[in-house]
Amino acid sequence: MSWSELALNGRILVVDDAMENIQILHAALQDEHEVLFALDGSKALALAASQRPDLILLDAVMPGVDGYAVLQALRAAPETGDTPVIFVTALSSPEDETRALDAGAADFISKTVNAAVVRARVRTQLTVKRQADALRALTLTDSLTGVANRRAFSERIDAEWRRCGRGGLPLSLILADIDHFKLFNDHYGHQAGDACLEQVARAMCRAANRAQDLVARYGGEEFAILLPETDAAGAECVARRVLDELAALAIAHAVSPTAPLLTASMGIATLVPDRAQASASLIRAADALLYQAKAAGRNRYCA
Ligand code: GH3
Ligand code: MG
Ligand code: MG
Ligand code: MG
Repeated sequence: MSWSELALNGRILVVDDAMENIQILHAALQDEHEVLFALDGSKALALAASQRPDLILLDAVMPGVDGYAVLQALRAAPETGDTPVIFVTALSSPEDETRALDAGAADFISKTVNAAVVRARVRTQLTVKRQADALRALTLTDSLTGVANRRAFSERIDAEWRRCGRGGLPLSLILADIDHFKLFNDHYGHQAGDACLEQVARAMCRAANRAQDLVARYGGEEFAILLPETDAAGAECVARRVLDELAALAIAHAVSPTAPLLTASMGIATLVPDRAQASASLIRAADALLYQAKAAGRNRYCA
């Protein structure tokens, strides 16, 4: 994807206590964007959380929760923490402008607004945000298989550890390691090995297919499957599906001491996260069980 292919239409939230100002901004933006509006700070925060706008145009001076307080609350919430905010305000001293930028505003537009300037500045901020999002997606994706990489996995397991811990919910982890993959590479070549990893990643995604499940490439030929809100029985069910999906791929592995087809071994751990421990305890438990599965003859899971 090139930068120029990034679509520039967005969902814009306009926040101002004067309806007249909202109408002016709406008129300036409606041809290019979907425009939502809020007449006060509290409604703005509720809409920002539920509608996830791509960008917010925010009036600084409002009765009740003013623009600076809205910006602070937006920054503190995970859903809106990196949503760009452009201050639109009649305050126009260098101090006001600096205060807005220091508070985390992406840009500052003085009233009375000019429609073309608003459109141009909005377009610029949408472009910057989309470039940042695209780069972040790249840093979280394994380039060979297209699944999450280890960095993405680490972020998610920590987040789910906290979330499931708060809710008293079980969190399961499957660590899977392809059996005798060194022999596979030696026999079929590294390119065939790479193609095999791509197929295995897709098979894992078919096996763990709920929206909250995460399949990640954990290391060279190791995959992690994170299963939030899933108990031990549910995780075993996913592991069984992984074995079935791999069997269905029927990738020949003529030199494997385990089977004439490509297989994998898995360790499955389930914990209700506990504040006293870190997410690493779940990984350690799954890893120990993976080792057991290898020692017990491979092509199986241990739980
Ligand atoms: P075991 O059944 O005990 O897991 O044996 P193994 O051979 O799979 O284990 P080992 O850890 O000794 O070897 C892993 C192999 O995976 C070695 C390496 O060449 C291969 N591998 C790791 N990453 C990649 C990759 O990106 N592409 C390819 N083609 N091979 C990889
Ligand atoms: Mg105002
Ligand atoms: Mg390995
Ligand atoms: Mg291996």
